[in-house]
Amino acid sequence: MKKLTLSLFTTGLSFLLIGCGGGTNKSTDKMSSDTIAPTEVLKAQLRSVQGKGILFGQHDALSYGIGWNAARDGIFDRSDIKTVTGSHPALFSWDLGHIDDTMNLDSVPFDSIRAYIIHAYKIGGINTISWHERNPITNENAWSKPDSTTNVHNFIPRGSKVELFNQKLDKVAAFLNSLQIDGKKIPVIFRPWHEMDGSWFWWGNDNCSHDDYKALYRHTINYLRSKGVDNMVTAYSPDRNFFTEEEYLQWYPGDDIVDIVGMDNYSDFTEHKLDDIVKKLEIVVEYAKKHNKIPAMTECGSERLAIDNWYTTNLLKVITATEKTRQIAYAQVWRNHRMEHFYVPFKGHTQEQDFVTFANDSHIMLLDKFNQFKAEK
Ligand code: BMA
Repeated sequence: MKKLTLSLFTTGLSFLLIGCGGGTNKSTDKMSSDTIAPTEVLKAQLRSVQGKGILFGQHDALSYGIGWNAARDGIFDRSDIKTVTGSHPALFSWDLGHIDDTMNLDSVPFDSIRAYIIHAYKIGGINTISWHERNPITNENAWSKPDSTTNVHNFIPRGSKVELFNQKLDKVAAFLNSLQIDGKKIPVIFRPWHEMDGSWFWWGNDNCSHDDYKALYRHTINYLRSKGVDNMVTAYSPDRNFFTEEEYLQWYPGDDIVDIVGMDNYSDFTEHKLDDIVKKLEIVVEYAKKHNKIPAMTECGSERLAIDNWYTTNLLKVITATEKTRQIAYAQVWRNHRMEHFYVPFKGHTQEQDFVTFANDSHIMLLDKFNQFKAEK
């Protein structure tokens, strides 16, 4: 695949890039996909919205919602967001946790995930993938506590157990390489080892040294690339545990390997610390600007929408708070799994109208608006 140099993205040619990656413009699709690496197209799309609109996304949006499950019920192309607003989200999030099995950790078949990713891409959306993987030594889930014989240091960078980890990476590589339409790879955001500043995952703060974390991240990306994965844009996303740029960067694996700098944040919303969220987003955005990265709110939400009219009074407020926060390319919430665990209002929910107001806000882009934006470029 031929690659253009970065300077092209700042010239008039950038309009070429924006229209592709989703079937909105056939002639530019052909030209750009033949000449430009898919990852560069994806990055250019993300950059193109910065300051103009914030893409909105949800995890597992096409897989299930409240009262339905696509694989179980034979449904395709539904999302609770579309049912409520008339449009799918612009960003679709997925997870490759338990890659050794036929279904992921949330019981979504990997074959279905592949089909949803391809569909999301065809209709103009952007896909992002996280990886809640089991500890490769113990095979216990992502939330298991390792000891000194099972922590990351035992397999990275050249620990004796590295083969166990590489076997999982081989499966991820096969999956990412299989994301194709007519033999052409689909670009995706890959966001492994997130929320490392907390200690709830085996790769988290108390369970893994900063150096081991960086080595883990670098090995993951480099190994996948060595297996032919050339369609991933990478993301770094700590949780909320930072107040300065220096703290934010404690696990940062390097500018050479990260494309998107983000933050996951649920707890500051729960604790009504909206000013803190704004400050933290600004730290992320400032870093992105200085280092030519793409800033994003990689995860957030209010579980069960416990906060009244959360979308307009909380999310919209913080992401549009300042010129800097408005620079984030996207914000995504977690899944609509069940009545005790959902993040987007479903039909009949008391915050349905609030979500419609949020979706219609001039700063927010669901899929329809994103496609219109690309078409007008
Ligand atoms: C968490 C919860 C879990 C889920 C995990 C990975 O936030 O939604 O139920 O297994 O994410 O998707």
